[in-house]
Amino acid sequence: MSELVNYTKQGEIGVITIENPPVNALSPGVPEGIAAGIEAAANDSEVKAVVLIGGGRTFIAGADIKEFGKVTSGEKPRFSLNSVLERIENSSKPVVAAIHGTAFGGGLETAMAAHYRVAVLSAQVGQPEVKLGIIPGAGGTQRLPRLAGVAKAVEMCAFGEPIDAKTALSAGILDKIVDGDLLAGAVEFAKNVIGKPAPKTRDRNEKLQDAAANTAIFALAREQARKTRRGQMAPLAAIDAVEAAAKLPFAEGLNREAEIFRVCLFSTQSKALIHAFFGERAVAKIPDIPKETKTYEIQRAAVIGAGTMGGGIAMNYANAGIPVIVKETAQDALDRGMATIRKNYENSVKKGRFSQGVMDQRMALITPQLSYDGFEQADIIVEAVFEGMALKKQIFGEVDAIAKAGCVLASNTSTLDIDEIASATKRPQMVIGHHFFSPANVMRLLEIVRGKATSKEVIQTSMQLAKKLNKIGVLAGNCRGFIGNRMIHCYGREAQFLVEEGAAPEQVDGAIYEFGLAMGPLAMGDLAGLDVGWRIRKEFKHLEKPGVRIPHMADRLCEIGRYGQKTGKGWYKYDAERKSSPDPEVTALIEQVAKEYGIERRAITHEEIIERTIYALVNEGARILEEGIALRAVDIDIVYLNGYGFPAWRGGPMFYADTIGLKHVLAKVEEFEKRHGSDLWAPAPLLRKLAEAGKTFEGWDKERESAAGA
Ligand code: 3H9
Repeated sequence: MSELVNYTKQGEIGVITIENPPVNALSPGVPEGIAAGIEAAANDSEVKAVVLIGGGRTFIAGADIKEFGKVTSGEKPRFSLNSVLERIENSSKPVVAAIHGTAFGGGLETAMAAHYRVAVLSAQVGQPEVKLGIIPGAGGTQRLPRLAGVAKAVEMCAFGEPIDAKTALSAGILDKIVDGDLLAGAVEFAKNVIGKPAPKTRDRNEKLQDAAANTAIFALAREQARKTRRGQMAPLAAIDAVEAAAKLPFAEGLNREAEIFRVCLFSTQSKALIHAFFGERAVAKIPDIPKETKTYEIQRAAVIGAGTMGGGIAMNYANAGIPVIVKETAQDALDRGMATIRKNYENSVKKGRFSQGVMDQRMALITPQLSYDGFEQADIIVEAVFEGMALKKQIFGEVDAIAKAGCVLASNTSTLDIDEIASATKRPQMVIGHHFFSPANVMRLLEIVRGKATSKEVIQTSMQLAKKLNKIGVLAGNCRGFIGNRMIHCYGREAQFLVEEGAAPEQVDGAIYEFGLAMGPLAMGDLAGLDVGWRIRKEFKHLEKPGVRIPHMADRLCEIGRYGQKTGKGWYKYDAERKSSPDPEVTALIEQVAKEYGIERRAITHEEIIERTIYALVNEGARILEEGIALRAVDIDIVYLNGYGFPAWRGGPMFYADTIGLKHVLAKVEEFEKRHGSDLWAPAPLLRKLAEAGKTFEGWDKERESAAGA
């Protein structure tokens, strides 16, 4: 056997147990170990049936994702999982897969090659490969439709969402749900199938037969994939592979799957999505803060401000079961805030996300009030008022006087200096930035901003709290706009310049949307409210450098009351359904602004829009990285994927730059510097250094990681 798989016996039942923590991935050694277990059972005349089970917290969570990078960089795979699965399926002694935790990807594929599958009620099964830009590569697209039917298989393989044990049972993927101890239940099940013919999934063709129905299923799935997985190749590829199951004999279907799998595996999209998968986990690791750092327990929260952000933040706490006070200064603002929260919850109930009962529980956890009553008991106080330093300092001064010792004092500022805010208190070590992204109850990013005095305990508490609130916490250093907004400032600036230079707003937004972002920068401004940035710009007016070009349009729109969607007009005009259309008033204003400032108008290409906006992000990202504001390039990517709608299949702005090649990016930045000046476009020294050395941002992360580990 291998060290990662062991084989024991319980009377007539051979038990193969996978022991590859933490998630029993099919790393080298595991498939071989399973094959050896099957072999041992075959050769043991006492053994009449086999149970395959995972040790620790889960069954097999899939192939070892780390291995994919080795394969794409030319290493020969050490084994063929398909051949191991064939051995399981060909076993003359029935094999029962016993599932707990998550049987994902290659895990579910292994289970489907067994003759029977039993699971505990809490188990989940799924083919999430598309989320990594690949498709199932060990028969998932061929065996799943044979067990669950074409519609279910398409849904699971193309969209990647897991299903629970009950659903899997009714779909035909599972044969039984086991109450109590899984191994005991599986052994009992195995005893009952001794001597019975072992059904091979590959031979079960009855659910594939209805060609007309299948055609309709594939057409609908393709339409959905194009709509909901815009720009991604893997979902469509997965549908092609399931279609092969419906049309070809098993062995040919398996070959077709292998071909498609390979194309996907070698794609840039897959590399980007795998980068995002590991990145999401890497951001939780902070080099100078050990895992065992003490944390404060957060059992009660209080939020100051019931506006869009305050309300959304309060919902996060309520959703996590943490009672939260929401404070406002005026009754009507408080009522409006609570009405919005209620409406958001009602929408979720209407959409079937949770029940009315759950909504009532969550609403009951939120206490609206006008006073600071109860703040003395809070474990965390989150300030979420508008972006004004004077007001924030006043609030932190007030809170400092009431909060108990050990209470985390967080500001939801999106740009302001955390150290200055902290200076309004006598406990700057407890002050930290918790920058949520709008809508705060939906967006997964929480930018956690470290002030110079913020204690390690407060940082660690914040990182763990992010998880509890179902957010991805990314640590940022303190500077104007931190990681996300400091970069977005450059991107938004270029978007406005492009408009002033001749591109229509819908042309700029259209190019960015086509690139894959959820929406373009101008539409995003309208959604967030143009007045927010206007207020911030006023706050920072004194920092403007004379002679450096600044964009004018957003301010001019605000000056005539066009704040965006909330006023029914901004860069666009909006109808009652919030559908946007270009507005001649805006076109006229753009032309007037260009004239006033002597900006020459010209035809702008799609390519220029992408390069000016995205490379502006990259160049600023490189500075942020060099200054240590972001710990790693991948942290910047994770911020952009989860806070700004950057397409995951492009990996984030820094990874995208790597895929384009930093030499090319640098050459463009230098060209823009010549055209638009060094104040705006001087290449970041790190970008130059890496480009000239033929390196990448991803490589830079790795070098630093291994230097830190050495
Ligand atoms: C596949 O199967 C292709 C097949 O068709 C076969 C082709 C031939 N590999 O998420 P966590 C690590 S594709 C390597 O924090 P949780 C993870 O990086 C695969 N490593 O835990 C982390 O490491 P660290 C299809 C993996 O409890 C640690 O394990 N399967 C893998 O919140 C703990 O992970 C998937 O896509 C892996 N497969 O969630 C499943 N999985 O501690 C991907 C995890 O150093 N995995 N790690 O940061 C998941 O969705 C979640 O990890 C899971 C557990 C739900 C399993």
